Amino acid sequence: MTPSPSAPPPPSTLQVLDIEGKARGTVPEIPPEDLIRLFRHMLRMRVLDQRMLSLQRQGRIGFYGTATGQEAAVTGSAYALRPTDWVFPALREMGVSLWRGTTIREIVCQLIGNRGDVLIGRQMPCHFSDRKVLTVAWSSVIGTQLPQAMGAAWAARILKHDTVCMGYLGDGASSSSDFHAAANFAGVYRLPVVFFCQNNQWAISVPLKLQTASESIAVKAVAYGFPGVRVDGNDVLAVIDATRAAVDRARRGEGPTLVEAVTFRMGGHSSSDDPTRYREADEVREWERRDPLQRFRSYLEGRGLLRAEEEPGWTQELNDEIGAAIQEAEALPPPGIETMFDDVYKEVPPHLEEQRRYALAMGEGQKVEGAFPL
Ligand SMILES: Cc1ncc(C[n+]2csc(CCOP(=O)(O)OP(=O)(O)O)c2C)c(N)n1
Ligand SMILES: [Mg+2]
Repeated sequence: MTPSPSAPPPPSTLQVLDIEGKARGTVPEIPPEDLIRLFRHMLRMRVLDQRMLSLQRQGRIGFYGTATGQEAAVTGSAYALRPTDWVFPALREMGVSLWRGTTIREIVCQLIGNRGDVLIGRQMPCHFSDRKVLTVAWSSVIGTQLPQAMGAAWAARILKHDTVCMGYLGDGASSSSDFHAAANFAGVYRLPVVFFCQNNQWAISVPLKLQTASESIAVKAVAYGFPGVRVDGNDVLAVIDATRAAVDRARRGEGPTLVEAVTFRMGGHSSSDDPTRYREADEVREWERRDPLQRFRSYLEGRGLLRAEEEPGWTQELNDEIGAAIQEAEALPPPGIETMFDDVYKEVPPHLEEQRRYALAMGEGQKVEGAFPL
């Protein structure tokens, strides 16, 4: 058989749980109630993805990108942070905000772009960020968040804050010039930043083997003089272990780390993508065996912390919560027209003041039809 473009993680990859959910490495110290919280959060992400994708298919939201298959990487990395740390997300970290206190209702409102949207309709659907959980707005331009994370870490250093900045990236973004600029600067100044790469094997239709000739993404850190760690990204305990070490190191003032979480994007790149056009069903089946939820579920059941009969009730609760959020969000009007002029200047200049008066006099604009192109 020819090897698939995303062969299973090699042995050098840090792993705590094997794919059956048996602990093979040292289990990091995590209180049992947190283990359950982590599992329930991963389940929350999975169910939310299913519901939102179906909402998109019904034409009720314009665009959605799932993180299905990546729940352990997202949740484990979020767990390693303090609420006072800053997050600079890439494409698939909505679950990080959700972990830190964003509500499902806020997420649905952002997808619709209505009056309950924390981003007041200014972002593309699913390009989520939330000021109250210290998650900075992300741009679609791959990699741009990394110099920002590095710059914020530099600011933290100057201000003597013990804040760590987490800059997320995908495997595709590891080829961007911004990644290299950020890594170089962070290495030279030993900044309190963690670069967390969700290597999900694909950058839209580009497989990892066409992304880089390096043996891994983690190894790229060597060139910049700081550690790179490769971890099984579908093993939430290993992700926590690796990310915690990186965050602690940054907080101690010892500089950056690049964490490469080896995972897989189970769905399409986004709701506009059909991955069957460019990847084999065998590859997807192989990664289904490595499902991060199944692995963690088996582990928790093995430790007697989770009973199989509990989960359907949790899923039902989640579905109810999501259903209620959709109902509330769909009843809300679009953002007020006057919000277009908010937060742009501290004091609104006369020409914008005039435009605001004009826009308000015109009233709410016509409904614009159109599908999102990507
Ligand atoms: C600078 C730049 N180049 C190209 C694109 C088009 N684009 C959008 S997402 C994407 C792939 C990103 O892949 P990766 O970084 O692996 O993240 P993933 O989608 O797999 O999470 C590309 C090429 C872009 N948005 N920005
Ligand atoms: Mg990718």
